[in-house]
Amino acid sequence: MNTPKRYTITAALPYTNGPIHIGHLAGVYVPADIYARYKRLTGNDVAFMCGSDEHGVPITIKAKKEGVSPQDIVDKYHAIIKKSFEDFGITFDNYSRTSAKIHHDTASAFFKTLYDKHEFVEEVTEQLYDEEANQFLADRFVTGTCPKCGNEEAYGDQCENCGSSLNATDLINPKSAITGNVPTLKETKHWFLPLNKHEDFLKEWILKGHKKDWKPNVYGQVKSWIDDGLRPRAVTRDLDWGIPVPIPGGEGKVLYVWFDAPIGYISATKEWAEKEGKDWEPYWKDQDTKLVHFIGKDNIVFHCIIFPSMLKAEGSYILPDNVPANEFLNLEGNKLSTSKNWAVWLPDYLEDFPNQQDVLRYALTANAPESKDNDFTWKDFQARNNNELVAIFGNFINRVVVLTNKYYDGIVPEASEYTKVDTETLAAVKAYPAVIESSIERYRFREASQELMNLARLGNKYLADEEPWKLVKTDEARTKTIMNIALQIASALATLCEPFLPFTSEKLKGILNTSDNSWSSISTKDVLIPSGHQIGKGELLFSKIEDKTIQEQLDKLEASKKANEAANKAVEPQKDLITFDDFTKLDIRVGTILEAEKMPKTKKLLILKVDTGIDIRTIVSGIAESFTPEEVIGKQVTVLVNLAPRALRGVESEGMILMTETPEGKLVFVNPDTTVNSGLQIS
Ligand code: B3M
Ligand code: ZN
Repeated sequence: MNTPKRYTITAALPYTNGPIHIGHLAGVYVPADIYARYKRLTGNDVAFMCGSDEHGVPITIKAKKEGVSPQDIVDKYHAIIKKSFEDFGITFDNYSRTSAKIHHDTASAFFKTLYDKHEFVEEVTEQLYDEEANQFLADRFVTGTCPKCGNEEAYGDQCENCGSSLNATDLINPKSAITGNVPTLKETKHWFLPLNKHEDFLKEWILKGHKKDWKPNVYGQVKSWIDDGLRPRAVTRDLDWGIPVPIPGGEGKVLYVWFDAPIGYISATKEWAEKEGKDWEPYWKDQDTKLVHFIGKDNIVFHCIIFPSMLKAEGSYILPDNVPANEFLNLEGNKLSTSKNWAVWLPDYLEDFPNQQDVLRYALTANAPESKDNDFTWKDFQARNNNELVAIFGNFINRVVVLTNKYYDGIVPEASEYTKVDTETLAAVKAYPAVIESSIERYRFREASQELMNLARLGNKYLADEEPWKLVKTDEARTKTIMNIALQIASALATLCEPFLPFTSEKLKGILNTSDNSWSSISTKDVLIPSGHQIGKGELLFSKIEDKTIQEQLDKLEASKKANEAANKAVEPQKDLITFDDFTKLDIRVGTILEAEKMPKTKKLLILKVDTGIDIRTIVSGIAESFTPEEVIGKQVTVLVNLAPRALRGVESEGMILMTETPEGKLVFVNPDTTVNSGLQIS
């Protein structure tokens, strides 16, 4: 048994500009939850912290796009994200948010402390500025070519292609994400965290310290950053959404989101401790506490270099013991993308697969992108369920429960003499906690999940080899022993599966009518479920997923991608400016279509008689593929009446009807929304 320890476990705070998808789950939240559950089960004191990352440019951009305030956006998605985590069984001790007062206060105070300790460098530099939007361009407000890898769609803070963390001014050919304009440079004052000053400490702590046991992807990225030489990094921004800079001269500026967000882990802990009547400080300041950050690979430098430098500069905090970052999960061969709607969203999954949280947890864990990017496919999801959860785990439990009920009315039978196979089987079961533990301790959750499945395999094999259903007719005592042992294995599974399959564990404990086995008792106790104990009736733990269900998901993905492509159809750039005089030359009026007929021998053209209020005139219009003549008679439309007449197929057309086109290619009239007199001018 481990000596109990204090663990502060954090999971990256999701940006509150959209729901959670399977990439987030596989990369961060499922492994973090497995780890937290396992640490609690093994008797440790755990604070598992997360919350919504509600500042930063992505939120502002989303709000602009939807025409609402950033607060509206974060309120909406905070609620959605929080609920879906709960429904999915992620056991955060606190899911907070960075717009909370306690966070603003904590982050402000942290900044102030560093300022007072002269840990910042104050500097006036030239930053990118959008003259038209009247705004400085930081982070995701600017895109351009990554100086490291040449990706043309890098952001002002980061290149998602090579993972480099950037300053906006590093970008080649920068472009404003607000107006598309080429930014100019403008002077502004900011506070910088001199990472160069912490270089020696970081080298000592990470490179020479014991951090070689960090995952190779994490260690490698950090090492190359340090080897490249560290530079001061601005921790304030000229933006209006965020935490105000709490010092003289900071008016109108906010803290950089990556300065405040990791402090969110601390404020979440404070908020939790307050509610629980605990002291938060040992979770962040006691050297015996293990701090573990679960993150995606694009967050490595922030958690391994910048945040530790902040904590070090502050002086009273512990540093992370490990930062187990995962690689990315792809979906059906393509990069997951929120903007392209190429994703499986958690709220959708929970709706489409009710009570099947564990299936997704298992599929994502068994195929986790731990050491390289990995692909999620619905076929693999189906196979993991049908071939492993149903055919191995579920099948074993079902046999045990059904036979116990059938032979013994659900009462655990007594074991008599053990054979060699029995003794070996029981010894193998006892070894499982250590085996699974060793994988989890090395953050190899995939491997751990496979070991768990191996325990179910062992149970299945034991039953298949011993064939109690044959012996029951001839050897009562032997049958009882076999069933007793099978029930011990089932009990071990009920406890050991909890970190991975928490809903199943709960259900299985219900069926077995037990709850009192701890993780360590699996290897220490000889009897996990005693003879004479009454178990419940069988209930299927998993059910087969049919091809039809999988096809529906594939169709859904395809459809959402198509809809998104249509919606994102390239918007034509704005035409050259015109003067007001140019505009007043256009005579645009409301007209009413009185008659309509098809132009003979054409597919597209209708000949219309339109009441323009001035006269009734003929207009030839290319709308026949979208409307029948009958449909348009009586319609009020917008007409450009002073367009020089021209002949189309021998019919003189005296004006033009204004239209737009839907993404599906159907024409739509631009028309007044109430009936008005023909001839009214539009200006
Ligand atoms: N909000 C991450 C992201 O989704 C960011 C994590 C913050 S953790 C302090 O990239
Ligand atoms: Zn790059």
